[in-house]
Amino acid sequence: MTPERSPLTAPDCLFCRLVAGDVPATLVASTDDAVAFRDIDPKAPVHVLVVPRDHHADVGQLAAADPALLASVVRLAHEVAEDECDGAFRLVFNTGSEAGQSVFHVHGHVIGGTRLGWSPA
Ligand code: IU
Repeated sequence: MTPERSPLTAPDCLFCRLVAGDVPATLVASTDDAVAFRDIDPKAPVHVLVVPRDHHADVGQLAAADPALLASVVRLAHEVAEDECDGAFRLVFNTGSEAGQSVFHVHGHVIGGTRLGWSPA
């Protein structure tokens, strides 16, 4: 689906450019306000990123600015997980460079397709 209005963007943001179609990506699903695409460096058999079309730097900023949009992102992540890993998945929002965030356009990692261990640190 394409958005009903132009998304809010930030200059030089990789995922804003990807949402606009200016950076290649393997799309999995999309809605008016969010896009899901395969991670280029997958860490599990299913590794999909879900991003809002609007630019927000991280999940906390998105929650404060537009909680309905955060809900849309989580709904799309759940739909992808239902399709690709029977609904058993991890949804990770790395927040801050110390926690591994490298792209400062909020994105949820949908990780699954295998039995997941629990040792994030
Ligand atoms: P992080 O949580 O900010 O570290 O996640 C960024 C992810 O974006 C990381 O897993 C990269 O492999 C992924 N990625 C991508 O899917 N496509 C790209 O063009 C680039 C990074 I650059």
